[in-house]
Amino acid sequence: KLVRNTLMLAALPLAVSAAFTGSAAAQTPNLSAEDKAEAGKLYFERCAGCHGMLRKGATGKNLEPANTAKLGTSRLEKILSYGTEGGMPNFDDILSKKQISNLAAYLQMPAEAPPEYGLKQMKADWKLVVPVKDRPTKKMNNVNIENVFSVTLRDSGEVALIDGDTKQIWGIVKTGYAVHISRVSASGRYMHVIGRDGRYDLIDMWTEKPTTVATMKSGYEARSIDTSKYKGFEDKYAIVGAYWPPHYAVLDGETLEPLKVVSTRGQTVDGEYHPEPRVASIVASHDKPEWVVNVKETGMIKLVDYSDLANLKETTINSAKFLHDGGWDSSKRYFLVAANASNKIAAVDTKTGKLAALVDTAKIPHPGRGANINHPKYGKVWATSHLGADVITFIGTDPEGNKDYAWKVVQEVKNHGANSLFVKSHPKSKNIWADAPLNPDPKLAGSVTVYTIADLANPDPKPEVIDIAAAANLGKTKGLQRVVHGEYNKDGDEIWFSVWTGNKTEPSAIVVMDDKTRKVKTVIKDKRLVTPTGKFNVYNTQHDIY
Ligand code: DHE
Repeated sequence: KLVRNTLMLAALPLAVSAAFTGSAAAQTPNLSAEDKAEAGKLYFERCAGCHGMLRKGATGKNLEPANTAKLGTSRLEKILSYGTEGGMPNFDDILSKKQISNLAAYLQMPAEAPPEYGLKQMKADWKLVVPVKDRPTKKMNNVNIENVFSVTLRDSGEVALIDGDTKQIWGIVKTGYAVHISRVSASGRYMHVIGRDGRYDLIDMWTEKPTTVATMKSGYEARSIDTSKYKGFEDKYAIVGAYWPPHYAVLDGETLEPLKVVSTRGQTVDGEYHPEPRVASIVASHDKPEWVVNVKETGMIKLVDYSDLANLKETTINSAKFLHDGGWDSSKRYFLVAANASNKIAAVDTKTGKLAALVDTAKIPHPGRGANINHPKYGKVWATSHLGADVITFIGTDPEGNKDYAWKVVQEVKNHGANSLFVKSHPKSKNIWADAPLNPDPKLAGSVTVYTIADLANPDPKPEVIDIAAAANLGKTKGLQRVVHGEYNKDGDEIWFSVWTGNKTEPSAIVVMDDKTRKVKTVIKDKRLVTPTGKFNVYNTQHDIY
């Protein structure tokens, strides 16, 4: 069944060249066709995101045989089992010893390139489930959709739409595997979700229950999407970035009909050709008909003008390699993106179409969309936490009002651990929160740090560290209870955290914290909440509030 699923999953050529030639062949571990296919599937699901389909490395290290053979099977098994301090997570809680050992063998074999996937295939795979003319012309439910949360149910291939007012599950929608992000159309009616396997679903929230109205496949692996948000183009287009093949596609915003595909292959900022420059974060400008498309391996930031698709204009801005995730500053003029394996944040000025700055930071910044706060000493700043360091970094973002601090790291404060992924605040909140879900220490992975923004004026501000996993009271589980991704409700007085057990057979939960008192307000537990990770509040996502 696993072999069949693998082949169906993405039609990747993971099966089956039993052996390969060359001098290293004698020392290379061998795997049966079935084990190799299973290890390939695991690599795709758990490793390719950081290390690349071709294993050339990005957020994670290069894993081509020249490097992995030097490490050898037993060292690879240890790294896969227990993780490293550099941000590699442990897998001993979710993979068996045999799976880890097969993966260690697989990594010493040459990487195989998956097939290409172009516009013709994309159009053939596109499905318009409910044509626009058959959709309701007004909202047919009583749900306050501005306060709905789209929650990724990672390992069941679904999203849960949770009513933020009642905390009840409004609907569970089948999607691609491990939806990475949800984004909301300019009108606030449609939820767009992208699966890691490239499947893209459009969910209508005007129907009685959330309904998938269109679905398409953007490639074999993808992470990012957004919609057209500029005046006059609301809900007109959508964009999806793929990891494999490395390209982005522009789609019709209401039907997902594929309209155009643009490759991102090319030269890196160093001038070297790269065969796999993956599309990382994408964001839509509110002030121009433009998307900011961040290309990971080349370090190029593309401003894509969607006003004339037949004569598409791209402005290509050199920044630094391994662009990953990022968010707007509070004015929504500057987009700040982590060049994570370069330990830098790039700030692009979307008004002038130029790089505003490259800011050196502590190791492997990982902001999610970051957090904008009004700092008591430094004014408007944007924050990131880090995979590779136990700090939260604040960067000045106001070159007009606070020139001396703009694009400088103005402060670093302690996070309770490294291996953090997300930091979050809200314009109405007095707090800033950070997680550390990939920390191998269960106590740290299950906790969050929270600072009172006013305290940041002190030379040595003291945070509160809250054990969210304990509050969820899930009992003992084999999988680590990783507390991940804070997301505010529309009013900015609650922050929701996922307690992600990382294992679909074990219980998970969502803990809703009262932002003011920092006490637990509700714990959402439900058998249907399988491995919840990212959460996207409709209003905050629609308006890019963070
Ligand atoms: Fe993510 C955002 C890529 C692992 C949860 N993740 C992003 C973005 C990218 C990305 C490019 C930015 C999208 C945008 O804004 O347009 N993530 C990757 C990877 O390549 C990586 C490192 C490995 C992988 O195989 O996918 C990876 N990410 C993870 C996880 O393991 C997480 C914790 C759980 C999961 O569901 O897979 C995870 N990533 C998220 C979330 C966001 C995200 C929740 C959105 C943050 C936001 O607030 O916008």
